[in-house]
Amino acid sequence: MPNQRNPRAPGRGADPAGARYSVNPPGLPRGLEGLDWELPHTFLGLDEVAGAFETAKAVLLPVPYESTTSYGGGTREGPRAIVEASRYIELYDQEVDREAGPALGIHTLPALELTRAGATAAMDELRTAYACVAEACGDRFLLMLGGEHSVSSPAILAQADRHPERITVLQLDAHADLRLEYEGTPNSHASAMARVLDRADVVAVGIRAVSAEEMEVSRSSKASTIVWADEMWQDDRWMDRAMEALGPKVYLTFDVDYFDPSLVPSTGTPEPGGPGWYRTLAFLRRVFREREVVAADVVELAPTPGLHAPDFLVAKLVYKILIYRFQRMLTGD
Ligand SMILES: [Mn+2]
Repeated sequence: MPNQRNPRAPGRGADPAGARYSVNPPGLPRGLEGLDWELPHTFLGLDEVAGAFETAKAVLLPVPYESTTSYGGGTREGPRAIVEASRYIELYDQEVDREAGPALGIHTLPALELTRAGATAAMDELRTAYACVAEACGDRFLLMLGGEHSVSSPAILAQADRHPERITVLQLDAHADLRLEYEGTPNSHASAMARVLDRADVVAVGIRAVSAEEMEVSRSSKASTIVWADEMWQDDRWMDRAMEALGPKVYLTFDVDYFDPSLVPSTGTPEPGGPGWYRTLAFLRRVFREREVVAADVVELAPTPGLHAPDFLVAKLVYKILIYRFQRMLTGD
C-alpha cells in the first residue's frame, strides 16, 4: 500500500512514475508490508528504486577512517552522521525547482573498513579499493565521505591515474595540509596535499592556518595556489583568482573545517575566521558550471553528540554538490 500521508514516510523516493512512494523495505517477512517502517539508512533515505546503483548518476562511498587526528577526534563517526542527517533534508531543491535526489538517483555504498595495521598499509589499501570502486562506477559521479583528510590523497592519486591530463585539486580547507610529514608519518591528515603535489595542481581556498614549512613548500611549488580566508571577507575577487588557477578537470576535496567554527564546530581542528554558507555555494555553483569536476570528497566532520546542526549542514553541502554537478541535467538547459 503506498504511503500517501507524508513524503518523509518510509521508503522515501518517488517510484518511476513519480506519483507515489514505495513503502516496504526489501526482504520484509510476508504479512508485514504496509506498516510504518523507518526510512532506509541511505543518503536522503532513498529507497531501493531511487537509490539503485544501476540507474544512479551519483555514488557515495563512506570511508570512516581515523588514525592520525592530532587534536579533537571523532571523524570515524562522520560518514554515518552525514547519512543520518541527510534523511531529514527536503528532497525539493529551490535552485533546480524539483526533487533532485530521486531524479538523479543516488546510491549509498556500505562503509569501507580499512586495515588498522598502520597508516601506510591503510592508505595503500584505500588506493586499491578506491580505484576498484571508481572503475565500477563508470561515468557515475563518485563522492567519498570521510573520515580524516588523509583519505583524500589515495583517492586523488587513483583519479590522477584515470585521467591522462593533469587534474587540479580544489581544496576547501582551513589548513594547507602541505607538511612533508607530521608526527612521524608522511600519511598524516596534515600532509594530505603534499602527497599529491607532484601529480596534480592544488588550489587551496579558505586557508587560515599554515606553518612556516608549508609556506616554503607552497612558495617553491608552481603547483600550489593559496586563497586566504581573510581575502574572502573583502570582496569576490578571490573567486576569479581561484577560477583562473583551476585546470579543465577538477577533483574537489572539501574539509569541513573550511567553514567558520560558528557553523561547523564539530571538526578536529577548528580555526576562527572561516567563510559562510551562501558565498561558498556561489563559488561551488560557478566551479561546477565552468569546469568538469571528476570526483569529490567531503571529510573531517567529527560529530558532537546532541549537536545536530553541523551534521545537517554537511549533509546538505553534499546534496548541493551533487545538485550542482548535475545542474544542467536537472534544469534541462
Ligand atoms: Mn583542515
